[in-house]
Amino acid sequence: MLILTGFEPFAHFKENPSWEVVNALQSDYVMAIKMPVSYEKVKKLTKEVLEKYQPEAIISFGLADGRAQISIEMLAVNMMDSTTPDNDGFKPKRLKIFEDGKATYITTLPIFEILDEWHKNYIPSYISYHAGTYVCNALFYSFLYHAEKMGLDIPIGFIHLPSSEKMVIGKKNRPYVEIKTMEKAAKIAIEITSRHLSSP
Ligand code: PCA
Repeated sequence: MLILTGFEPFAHFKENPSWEVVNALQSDYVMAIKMPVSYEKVKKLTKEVLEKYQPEAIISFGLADGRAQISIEMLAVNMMDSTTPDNDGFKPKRLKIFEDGKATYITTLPIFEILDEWHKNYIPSYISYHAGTYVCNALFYSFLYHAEKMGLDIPIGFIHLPSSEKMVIGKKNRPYVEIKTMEKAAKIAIEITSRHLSSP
Protein backbone atom coordinates (compact mmCIF):
# COMPACT_ATOMS: atom_id res chain seq x y z
CA MET A 1 0.00 0.00 0.00
CA LEU A 2 1.08 3.52 -0.77
CA ILE A 3 0.38 6.24 1.79
CA LEU A 4 -0.28 9.87 0.98
CA THR A 5 -0.41 12.44 3.73
CA GLY A 6 -1.91 15.93 3.67
CA PHE A 7 -2.27 18.54 6.40
CA GLU A 8 -5.15 20.20 8.21
CA PRO A 9 -5.39 24.02 7.86
CA PHE A 10 -3.00 26.16 9.90
CA ALA A 11 -2.21 29.80 10.64
CA HIS A 12 -4.86 32.01 9.00
CA PHE A 13 -5.75 29.51 6.26
CA LYS A 14 -9.27 28.13 6.18
CA GLU A 15 -8.32 25.18 4.02
CA ASN A 16 -5.31 23.20 3.00
CA PRO A 17 -5.07 22.02 -0.63
CA SER A 18 -2.70 19.23 0.44
CA TRP A 19 -5.59 17.42 2.14
CA GLU A 20 -8.01 18.17 -0.68
CA VAL A 21 -5.61 16.65 -3.22
CA VAL A 22 -4.68 13.48 -1.34
CA ASN A 23 -8.24 12.84 -0.19
CA ALA A 24 -9.38 12.80 -3.82
CA LEU A 25 -6.81 10.16 -4.74
CA GLN A 26 -7.73 7.39 -2.31
CA SER A 27 -8.18 3.94 -3.85
CA ASP A 28 -7.72 0.27 -2.96
CA TYR A 29 -4.00 0.79 -3.23
CA VAL A 30 -3.65 4.40 -2.02
CA MET A 31 -4.53 5.52 1.49
CA ALA A 32 -4.71 9.19 2.52
CA ILE A 33 -4.01 10.36 6.07
CA LYS A 34 -4.70 13.87 7.38
CA MET A 35 -1.89 15.10 9.61
CA PRO A 36 -2.12 17.72 12.37
CA VAL A 37 0.03 20.83 12.03
CA SER A 38 1.87 20.06 15.26
CA TYR A 39 5.60 19.47 15.63
CA GLU A 40 5.17 17.13 18.59
CA LYS A 41 2.34 15.13 17.09
CA VAL A 42 3.96 14.54 13.70
CA LYS A 43 7.15 13.30 15.38
CA LYS A 44 5.10 10.47 16.94
CA LEU A 45 2.45 9.91 14.24
CA THR A 46 5.05 9.29 11.54
CA LYS A 47 6.43 6.37 13.59
CA GLU A 48 2.93 5.04 14.23
CA VAL A 49 2.03 5.18 10.51
CA LEU A 50 5.17 3.24 9.55
CA GLU A 51 4.57 0.61 12.25
CA LYS A 52 0.86 0.22 11.70
CA TYR A 53 0.63 0.17 7.90
CA GLN A 54 4.10 -1.01 6.78
CA PRO A 55 3.62 1.10 3.61
CA GLU A 56 5.51 0.45 0.39
CA ALA A 57 6.03 4.18 -0.11
CA ILE A 58 5.02 7.50 1.43
CA ILE A 59 4.40 10.74 -0.42
CA SER A 60 3.51 13.68 1.82
CA PHE A 61 2.03 16.99 0.77
CA GLY A 62 1.79 20.42 2.37
CA LEU A 63 0.86 23.97 1.50
CA ALA A 64 3.58 26.48 0.68
CA ASP A 65 1.56 29.66 0.27
CA GLY A 66 3.38 32.22 -1.84
CA ARG A 67 5.18 29.65 -4.00
CA ALA A 68 3.95 29.94 -7.58
CA GLN A 69 4.69 26.36 -8.65
CA ILE A 70 4.57 22.83 -7.28
CA SER A 71 7.87 21.96 -5.64
CA ILE A 72 9.28 18.57 -4.79
CA GLU A 73 11.68 18.60 -1.86
CA MET A 74 15.18 17.18 -1.86
CA LEU A 75 16.30 17.55 1.77
CA ALA A 76 14.75 17.38 5.21
CA VAL A 77 16.77 19.20 7.86
CA ASN A 78 17.02 18.52 11.61
CA MET A 79 15.71 21.93 12.58
CA MET A 80 12.49 23.41 13.94
CA ASP A 81 12.38 27.16 13.67
CA SER A 82 9.34 29.30 13.01
CA THR A 83 7.77 32.61 13.80
CA THR A 84 4.33 31.21 12.90
CA PRO A 85 3.08 29.00 15.76
CA ASP A 86 1.92 25.46 14.96
CA ASN A 87 -1.67 24.48 15.80
CA ASP A 88 -0.61 23.72 19.42
CA GLY A 89 0.73 27.26 19.75
CA PHE A 90 4.34 26.02 19.69
CA LYS A 91 6.87 28.37 18.08
CA PRO A 92 10.31 26.70 18.27
CA LYS A 93 13.48 28.69 17.85
CA ARG A 94 16.44 26.80 16.40
CA LEU A 95 15.64 23.44 17.99
CA LYS A 96 16.59 20.02 16.68
CA ILE A 97 13.70 17.71 15.76
CA PHE A 98 15.56 14.71 17.20
CA GLU A 99 18.60 15.24 19.45
CA ASP A 100 20.30 12.15 18.04
CA GLY A 101 19.30 12.82 14.42
CA LYS A 102 21.71 13.62 11.62
CA ALA A 103 21.70 17.09 10.07
CA THR A 104 19.81 16.16 6.91
CA TYR A 105 18.09 13.32 5.13
CA ILE A 106 17.82 13.14 1.38
CA THR A 107 14.51 12.11 -0.16
CA THR A 108 14.20 8.52 -1.32
CA LEU A 109 11.60 9.38 -3.98
CA PRO A 110 12.73 9.43 -7.64
CA ILE A 111 12.35 13.22 -7.73
CA PHE A 112 14.11 13.91 -11.03
CA GLU A 113 12.03 11.33 -12.86
CA ILE A 114 8.86 12.83 -11.35
CA LEU A 115 9.95 16.34 -12.29
CA ASP A 116 10.69 15.33 -15.89
CA GLU A 117 7.25 13.76 -16.22
CA TRP A 118 5.60 16.86 -14.71
CA HIS A 119 7.42 19.03 -17.22
CA LYS A 120 6.40 16.77 -20.12
CA ASN A 121 2.83 17.39 -18.98
CA TYR A 122 3.40 21.17 -18.66
CA ILE A 123 2.88 21.12 -14.92
CA PRO A 124 4.66 24.17 -13.46
CA SER A 125 7.10 22.65 -10.99
CA TYR A 126 10.67 22.59 -9.73
CA ILE A 127 13.01 20.91 -7.24
CA SER A 128 13.21 22.72 -3.92
CA TYR A 129 16.46 21.96 -2.13
CA HIS A 130 15.05 21.88 1.39
CA ALA A 131 11.65 21.73 2.98
CA GLY A 132 12.00 24.76 5.31
CA THR A 133 11.97 24.56 9.10
CA TYR A 134 8.24 24.44 9.84
CA VAL A 135 5.97 21.41 10.41
CA CYS A 136 6.16 20.08 6.82
CA ASN A 137 9.90 19.64 7.17
CA ALA A 138 9.46 18.08 10.63
CA LEU A 139 7.06 15.48 9.20
CA PHE A 140 9.31 14.75 6.21
CA TYR A 141 12.38 14.45 8.48
CA SER A 142 10.54 12.27 11.01
CA PHE A 143 9.37 9.78 8.37
CA LEU A 144 12.94 9.38 7.09
CA TYR A 145 14.40 9.23 10.63
CA HIS A 146 11.99 6.54 11.85
CA ALA A 147 12.21 4.54 8.62
CA GLU A 148 15.98 4.44 8.96
CA LYS A 149 15.76 3.37 12.62
CA MET A 150 13.31 0.62 11.63
CA GLY A 151 15.49 -0.54 8.72
CA LEU A 152 12.74 0.32 6.21
CA ASP A 153 14.18 1.17 2.83
CA ILE A 154 11.15 2.63 1.04
CA PRO A 155 10.52 5.71 -1.13
CA ILE A 156 9.64 8.67 1.11
CA GLY A 157 9.22 12.20 -0.13
CA PHE A 158 7.55 15.55 0.25
CA ILE A 159 5.75 17.80 -2.23
CA HIS A 160 4.87 21.41 -1.45
CA LEU A 161 1.74 22.74 -3.16
CA PRO A 162 0.94 26.39 -3.87
CA SER A 163 -2.39 27.91 -2.87
CA SER A 164 -5.38 26.74 -4.91
CA GLU A 165 -7.65 28.94 -7.01
CA LYS A 166 -10.32 29.28 -4.33
CA MET A 167 -7.75 30.53 -1.81
CA VAL A 168 -6.83 33.53 -3.92
CA ILE A 169 -10.27 34.81 -4.88
CA GLY A 170 -10.39 38.48 -4.02
CA LYS A 171 -6.61 38.61 -3.51
CA LYS A 172 -4.88 40.46 -6.27
CA ASN A 173 -1.52 39.13 -7.53
CA ARG A 174 -1.40 36.02 -5.33
CA PRO A 175 0.16 32.98 -7.01
CA TYR A 176 -1.89 29.77 -7.28
CA VAL A 177 -2.16 26.51 -9.18
CA GLU A 178 -5.53 24.93 -9.95
CA ILE A 179 -6.48 22.01 -7.75
CA LYS A 180 -7.01 19.76 -10.82
CA THR A 181 -3.43 20.40 -11.93
CA MET A 182 -2.17 19.58 -8.44
CA GLU A 183 -4.17 16.35 -8.49
CA LYS A 184 -2.65 15.45 -11.84
CA ALA A 185 0.82 16.14 -10.44
CA ALA A 186 0.12 13.91 -7.44
CA LYS A 187 -1.13 11.11 -9.73
CA ILE A 188 2.07 11.30 -11.76
CA ALA A 189 4.16 11.18 -8.58
CA ILE A 190 2.26 8.04 -7.48
CA GLU A 191 2.66 6.42 -10.89
CA ILE A 192 6.40 7.03 -11.13
CA THR A 193 6.98 5.97 -7.53
CA SER A 194 4.99 2.77 -8.08
CA ARG A 195 7.24 1.82 -10.99
CA HIS A 196 10.10 1.66 -8.52
CA LEU A 197 8.36 -0.81 -6.21
CA SER A 198 8.76 -4.53 -6.46
CA SER A 199 5.05 -5.30 -5.89
CA PRO A 200 2.93 -2.30 -6.86
N1 PCA B 1 2.38 23.62 5.28
C1 PCA B 1 3.26 23.92 6.36
C2 PCA B 1 2.83 23.03 7.49
C3 PCA B 1 1.53 22.44 7.09
C4 PCA B 1 1.38 22.80 5.68
O1 PCA B 1 0.47 22.41 4.93
C5 PCA B 1 4.73 23.86 6.00
O2 PCA B 1 5.09 24.13 4.84
O3 PCA B 1 5.58 23.57 6.86
